[in-house]
Amino acid sequence: MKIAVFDSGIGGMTVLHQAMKLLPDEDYIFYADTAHVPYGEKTKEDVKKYVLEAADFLAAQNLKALVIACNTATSVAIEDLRQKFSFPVLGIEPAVKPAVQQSEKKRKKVLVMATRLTLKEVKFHQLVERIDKHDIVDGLALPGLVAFAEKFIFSEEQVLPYLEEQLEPFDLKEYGTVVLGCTHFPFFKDSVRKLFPKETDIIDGGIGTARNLKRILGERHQIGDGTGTLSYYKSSVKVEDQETLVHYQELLSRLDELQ
Ligand code: DGN
Repeated sequence: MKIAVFDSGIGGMTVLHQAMKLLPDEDYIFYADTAHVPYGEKTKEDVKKYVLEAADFLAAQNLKALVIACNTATSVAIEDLRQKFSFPVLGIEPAVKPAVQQSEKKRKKVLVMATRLTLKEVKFHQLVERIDKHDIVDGLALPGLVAFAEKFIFSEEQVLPYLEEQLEPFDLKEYGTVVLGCTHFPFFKDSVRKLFPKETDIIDGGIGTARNLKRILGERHQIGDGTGTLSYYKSSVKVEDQETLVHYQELLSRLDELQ
């Protein structure tokens, strides 16, 4: 049985990478809904429809778990998916709780970088309301980073000017923690790191999701029954051209370097 990791685009590879490190002896399917990326600028109804379509396709592949490696899709569709399927469906959320705990100790603030839709959704507001007792959490939508990642653009010469412009209104030394609340953003961790003071922690929810996956599969005695295969789909079409496969391999290597 397989583990499917889903995102609107290549961002979900940041979660896949963590899962493969914790659970190497599994068979993975990575599904990027590239026909509809970016989700962050679309309506909640459209995103829900795209996610359910993709999940139906994946559910027919003999799954033992589905990982929604997209904060935006998690915030609008996770409950529907859990109701619909009998295998475990895991999501990812901006790591607000550890960020607030860390920053409160340092008497600093938290900056959550995510998509516009994630920041607008009830789920995010409820999370912040529950955890942010001293009003220290700010949000920033960065659609440009999703666009860069989808074009495989990671160079600092291109990324830094965009980030500098978006961060202009913020006093960066006030922030003790930056949350990368979109799975595309860990690809840019080095650029983000350059702009903030070195004491600022930069965190994301990928490792938490991977640990949850390991715990849930462990409880179901379903760990390590695969052979370490990985296949890629772009909106239900299997990726077979060598050039794209090489690009994907390079992305996983980039994540190894960014550790
Ligand atoms: N990677 C997705 C997320 O974590 O929210 C969204 C990217 C997008 O489609 N805008």
